[in-house]
Order: sequence, then structure tokens, then C-alpha cells
Amino acid sequence: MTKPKYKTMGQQFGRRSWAEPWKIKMVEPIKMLTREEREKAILDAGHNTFLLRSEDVYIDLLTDSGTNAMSDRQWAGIMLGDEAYAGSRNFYNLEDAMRDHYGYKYLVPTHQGRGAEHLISQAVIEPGQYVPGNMYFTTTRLHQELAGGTFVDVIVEEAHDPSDLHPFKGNVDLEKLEDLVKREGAEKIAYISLAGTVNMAGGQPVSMANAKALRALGDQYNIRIFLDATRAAENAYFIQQREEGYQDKSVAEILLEFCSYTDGAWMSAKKDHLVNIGGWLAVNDAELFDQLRNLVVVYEGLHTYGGMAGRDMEALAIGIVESVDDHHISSRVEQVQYLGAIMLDWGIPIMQPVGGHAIFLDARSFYPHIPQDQFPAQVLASQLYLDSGIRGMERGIVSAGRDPETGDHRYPKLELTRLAIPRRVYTQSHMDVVVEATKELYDNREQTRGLKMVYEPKQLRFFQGRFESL
Ligand code: P61
Repeated sequence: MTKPKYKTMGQQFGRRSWAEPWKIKMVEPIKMLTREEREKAILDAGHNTFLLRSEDVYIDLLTDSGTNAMSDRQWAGIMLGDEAYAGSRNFYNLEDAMRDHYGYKYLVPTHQGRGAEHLISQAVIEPGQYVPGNMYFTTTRLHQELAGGTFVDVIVEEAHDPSDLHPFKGNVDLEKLEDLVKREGAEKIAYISLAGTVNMAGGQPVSMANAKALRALGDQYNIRIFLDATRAAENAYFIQQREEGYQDKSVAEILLEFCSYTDGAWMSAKKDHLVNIGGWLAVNDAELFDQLRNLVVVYEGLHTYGGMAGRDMEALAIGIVESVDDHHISSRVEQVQYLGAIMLDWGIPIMQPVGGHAIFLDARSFYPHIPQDQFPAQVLASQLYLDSGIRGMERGIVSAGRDPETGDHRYPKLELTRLAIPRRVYTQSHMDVVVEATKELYDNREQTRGLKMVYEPKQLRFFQGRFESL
């Protein structure tokens, strides 16, 4: 387990107890269905947890995206929305918060992360170019492909092994990257796509040393680096906990330094920034900014709101400041570590080390008897819902989609079911329910059968695909 630097009351005395640095002011009741009702719900949803109604879910770990609880200050900020079409004061607050904590010069607001991915991909990728990155993300890669690029995975090999304990499994393999640059020529590389932490690898962090070395390589070959900063505050926390020389720095200082090695970033603010909707794109280059500002008015909205209401921008600006508070980030990540530590203790196979935003169950080890093309991670997500109304998400062969050249499934090495923990939403008792349910499924794993896909959308098939039991 990572060692929190900022101690809660129990930890100050070396006790095992810890608690969140907030108290609950408003609650949302959740419903508990019967087993028969859950059976009907999951059948109606074609065994796809994206197709369940949220009211039929007991503990919703589908995603930590937009599902966070806002603070009283953020809600107060909502009331200060300046809903002018142009030049809203909330935009300038957002710009200030981004500059203070990420350090980039220019900001382009977008409605959420994929809006920003669309703009940056259209602006900087020429058809036929390559985009090397530390593991793909579904929407990121799709926008890179739609712009005519080809994504190339250059993450360290350790990232593909669920049991490898490398502390920075999100790192870029600089040799793989340099081989690609030498083989194809630097002019064929659109940019380096760096993400911290790496979602599909289990929320694994990138070290500061790796970001620094990447900058040197980028400078040597004149290739830009753009950061997917969606969970970069969580990445900064791991650097504070694990990397020599950063123990006494704040998460805010670490984040700023990390971003300084990149040329710009895109953000899904629905994660680190503790809001329900929002995103942005930020760059240092004035010419590129100009191009992005021209594009944002076509696809998102005017350049001072980019698809967000004024009130959303205010909550987001406040969320940026809260997201780098050391007490907040430590309790956020440590809640995930708490859940992971019990699972490991109980012998449940999960991706290690435990990442920042989610537990990733290793569906291959869970169901070794179910072949990958019978979708073991989808099976596990469906079974967890059936057992106790817990909603997770498939992150394996279904998510990986088909190879555009061959049309065959891509067969990723990682076949995972993700249990993402929303920020400031669930308590330790909810985590305990989740461990017990998972253990029950693990103990009865041999009786579980695979699935067949009966409806497959062309793009991002995991969102709407449907399955039947074999
Ligand atoms: C998630 F099943 N993530 O983790 P947008 N970059 C990164 C993300 O994690 C991310 C986006 C960009 C989601 C929502 C989601 O296949 C899926 O604001 C590292 O969602 O547009 C989103 O940001 C895109 C779930 C997205 C998925 C795609 O749950």
C-alpha cells in the first residue's frame, strides 16, 4: 500500500484507521433490487453494464467520470454563473486556475475530454502520421485515427503484465519510441501522446524522470509532447509517494513540474476536477492556439465557453484548486488502495500495483476456462451486477475493438473488469460490500460460462454492444 504523507487522525498515532477529509451534507438514496429483478435488468441490458438504468444499480463503479460529489464551495460557485454568450467571468477564473496549476499559456474550453481530443487531433495530425503513446485510450485513439493517424503503443512492457510490481508502469519505453522515430523519420510522428495516470493500464503512473527524459528525446528530434492530463493530479500523488526527491513537495508543485515537460494538454475535467461535466485543451504555442480557437467555434461553442455553461466553468475552476489539495488527493487514492489491499489479502486476482482511480479485476485469472473471444471481462462485469447490483465496466477485448486493417478483434494482453471509484461519493462500508461480492464470485468461478456478442456497433462497440449467455 502507498504511504500517505498527509496523515489523518488515526494515522498520526500509527493506528490502522483513516478517514476522509470531509463530512456529508446531502445524501442520495440508492435502491436495492431483488436477485430476480437484477436478472431481468441485466438480460434487458444484453449483459452490457452501460445499458443498465442507473436506478437499478446499488453501488455504481462504472466510472469515476462525472460521477464525483461536488463540494459546498463548488455548489456555491454554480450560483455565480455568468451566462453571457461571450467573455463570461467564469471563463477567466477557469483560465487563471489552469495557468496556476498546469502552467500552460493558452486555454480552449471544451464540453468534455473527447471534444478536446477531437480538436487537437484535427489540428496536429496529418494523414499517414504516427502517434506514439503510453497505451491507447478508446476515445483518444479513435480521434487520432479519424484524423488519419495511426496510434503506436510505446508503453513499458511491464504495463501488460497484471502482476508486475513496477512502481511506474505508465512509463514510456524510450527505446521503443526512439526505434519508431528512427524507422519512420521524425516528420512522420505527429506528436507524443502521453497520459498520466494510464487508464487502460490500471491507473498506473508515469515517473517525473520518465517525463523529463521524454522531453529531452522530444527536443532532440523536434517532436512535440501533448499530455492527457485527465488524472494527472493522481499521477502527481504517486510521484510524491514513490519517487526519490519528491516526498517533501506538494502535489500542486509536482503537477506543475510534470506539465512543464510537455507542450500542452487535454483534459476530461469530469475526473480529477470533481465536476459532472467539462473539459479543456491548453497549449503554449500561440500559432497552434489560434488554430484551436478557430476550430472550437465550429465544433464546441464560442472560445470563452466551449460547450460549458458559465456555472460549469466556475465549479470547474474551484474543482481544479480542490483537486491538488494534498489531503483530498491522498484520501481519494488511499480509498482505492484500501479496497485493493483487502482484495489482495483475500487472494482475488487484480492488476498490481493498485492504481489511482480504480481496481481492475484480472478476468483472465478469474476465468481461465473462458476463452478471450467469449469475453471473460464482460462476463465478470455482468456477474458482479447479478450478485449484488455492483456496476463495473469491461476493459478487455470488447473495449479494444477491431483492427481497422484486418477487421478481426484486437486481442489485448490485459483482459480486465474495472471498478472505478467516484471521488467523495462512497464510504469504506461500500468498499467492504464490493470485496465480499467479488470474493463470492471468485469462489464460484468454475461454474461461470462465457458470452457471445449478438449486436456490435461499428465505433466504440463496448458502449452499446449486446451479449447473450452461451
Ligand atoms: C472513463 F468506457 N474516461 O474512464 P470524456 N482520456 C482519458 C479518459 O479516461 C477519458 C477521456 C480521455 C472515461 C469515460 C469513458 O471507453 C470509454 O470527458 C484518460 O469522457 O470525453 C474518459 O474524456 C475522454 C468511458 C470514455 C469509457 C470512454 O470512464
